[in-house]
Amino acid sequence: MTDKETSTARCAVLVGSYTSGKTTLLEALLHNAGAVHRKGTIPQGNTVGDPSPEARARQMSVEPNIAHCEYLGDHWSIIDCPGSIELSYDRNTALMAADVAVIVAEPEISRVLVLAPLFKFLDDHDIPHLLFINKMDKAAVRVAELMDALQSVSSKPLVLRQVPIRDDEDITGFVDLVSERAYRYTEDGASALVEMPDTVKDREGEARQEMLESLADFDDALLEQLLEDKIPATGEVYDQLAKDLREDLIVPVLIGSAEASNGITRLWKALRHEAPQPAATAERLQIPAGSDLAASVFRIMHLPHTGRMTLARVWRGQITDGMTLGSERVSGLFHIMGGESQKVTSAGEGQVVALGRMEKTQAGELLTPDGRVADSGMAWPAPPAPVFALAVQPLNRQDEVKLTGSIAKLIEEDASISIEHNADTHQMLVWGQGEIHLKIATERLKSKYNVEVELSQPQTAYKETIRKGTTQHSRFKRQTGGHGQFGDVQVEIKPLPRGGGFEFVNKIVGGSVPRQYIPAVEHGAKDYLQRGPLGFPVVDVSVTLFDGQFHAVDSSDMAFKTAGRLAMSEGLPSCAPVLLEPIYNVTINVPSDFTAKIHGLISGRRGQILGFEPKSDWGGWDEVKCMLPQEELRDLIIELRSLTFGVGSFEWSFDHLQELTGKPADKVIQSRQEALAAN
Ligand SMILES: Nc1nc2c(ncn2[C@@H]2O[C@H](COP(=O)(O)OP(=O)(O)OP(=O)(O)O)[C@@H](O)[C@H]2O)c(=O)[nH]1
Ligand SMILES: [Mg+2]
Repeated sequence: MTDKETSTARCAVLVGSYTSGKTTLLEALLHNAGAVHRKGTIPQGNTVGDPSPEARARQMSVEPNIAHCEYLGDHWSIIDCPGSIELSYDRNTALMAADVAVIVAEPEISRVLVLAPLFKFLDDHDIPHLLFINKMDKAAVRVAELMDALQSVSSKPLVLRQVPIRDDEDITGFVDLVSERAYRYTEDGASALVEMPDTVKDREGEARQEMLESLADFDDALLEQLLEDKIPATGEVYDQLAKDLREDLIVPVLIGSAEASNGITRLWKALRHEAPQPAATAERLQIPAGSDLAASVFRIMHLPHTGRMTLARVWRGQITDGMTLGSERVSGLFHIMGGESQKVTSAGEGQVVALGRMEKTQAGELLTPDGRVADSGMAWPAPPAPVFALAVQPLNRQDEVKLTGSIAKLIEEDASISIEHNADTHQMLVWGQGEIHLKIATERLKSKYNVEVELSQPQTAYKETIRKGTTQHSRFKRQTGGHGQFGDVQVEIKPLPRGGGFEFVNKIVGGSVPRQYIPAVEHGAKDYLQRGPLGFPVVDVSVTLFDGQFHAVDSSDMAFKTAGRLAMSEGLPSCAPVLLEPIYNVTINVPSDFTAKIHGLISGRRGQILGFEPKSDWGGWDEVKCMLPQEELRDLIIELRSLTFGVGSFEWSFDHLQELTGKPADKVIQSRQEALAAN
């Protein structure tokens, strides 16, 4: 039982797969607590959880949304996270503020695997979590069967706390396994205490025994009682459940329906009595002791009216408006709820608060009155590797600077977005976790920053080289009136081994090309190599200048530069130019059951499998290593996710350039020539 005197503000974070009902559950929790008069619904687009136009248009959450309420005198911040796998970094960082995570799961076996990465994250970070099986109003599956499936993705034991009462196939209520009380669901949400129906008694007894045995694994006294067939006191069982959750030893499982407001009171009570206090969370996160005041930043937000907001969780002390924190003044202290910011005067231990107009803060830092500590003690999650890119361009040329600035703000809010100015293709690429992720990001550019962009596919950074050498004699001569131009060079052009880049060798003897003009020849050659005969940058070429002629009056840097350039443009076409395509080293992570399918995926994409092995830090998962052409990487994530129920991921790095010949090469060259002609 939480002692009223010692209970401080707590934070629960709602997580789980896409459309499992997290936002609906937030509404139900707020309504149950009396914080909202009317429960919003997703179809009506009036939920507290999803205030942004991007969310409403899609009927999905697109960012973590915070709500605040009081439940029986305790203050709670509840963060409703998006479920889309593409938005999981936002979820992961929000979880760093959590005392407890509530996994909202669907009662469907086919939707269990998608929870695996989430369970892994919670386990890796020791975040206490409980599971709420939602949508019981339309559940077709048996809870016991679902529990088996869910257990297969959790490394911690799941402990079922309730069993459903069925009337034919409909679930009409539940039995609480600790108190052994039966409840009937009602229309208005508050379940009614009823006598336990005979039909559920066997199942109840069996499930209760299972629950106690799971708990006894972590408590000798309880084990002894079970061995002696003694019935442990209810209070003792509750204490044990709270302790095991706090220590992240077990995952309690509750059932209900967010839409019908069933099982919400039970969930609230579990949170109230069993969720760890912020002091315990601070200890788990290894927030350094010392200062009287400590708050960690878990998110930066840019809001239209209030500007830059620093979202922080207070671990110790009290933040007040106007105080100096981490060398910056706090200008405005807010509670954000449903997209509205409400001014507050102070924020004490456990509170989630938005700090106004601090410009230097960064997610993951610890704020103290003395400064900002980058290494806050907690293991701040690294952003996932980028897997999908789109090229962006401002619709209006004048918006170029505004666009870069606005994207920088998006990145501040969500570090799983990144930007690349590709030197080869001259495209500005926005990288992220998938198409939805990037579409939402670009819609925000318009709705928040009024920058409209054009999106296009990223181009592959093809290059070209030569397969044989030649010698070339080229002369640039122009006689226009008085002062003419003259430069004459003889060069040997040779292919270099792959990765050799560009080499310029000067073998002029006797001053046939005066020394001062030689850099100009090199310059001219290099200039041409930016776009070779096939239309791409030329690499792995050696150019040796071995002879030439000059004119005492008409020769100049300019003339020799042009001659150098001419020698390349005239010589290279006879050097058997060939296309080079970038090949990437790719590591794909999938559950082992999918490894065979991944082999098919790789060979279908002109890839080469290097091998696969079990992932050392993730039981039941494999790591498949392969080489894939960059061209095939562009939409890899889409096919990978559709093959693996959304859970497959990959990382990549450039490896080498490889010759591309035949029909695929012809196609690339042709479309390049067309693009150049069109410009
Ligand atoms: N039958 C039934 N439907 C539900 C329940 N909870 C939510 N839904 C419906 O499921 C759909 C998704 O609900 P949301 O609350 O938006 O789910 P979410 O988990 O927030 O979704 P994302 O944020 O996009 O991941 C909506 O159409 C809800 O009305 C429930 O308990 N029973
Ligand atoms: Mg949602």
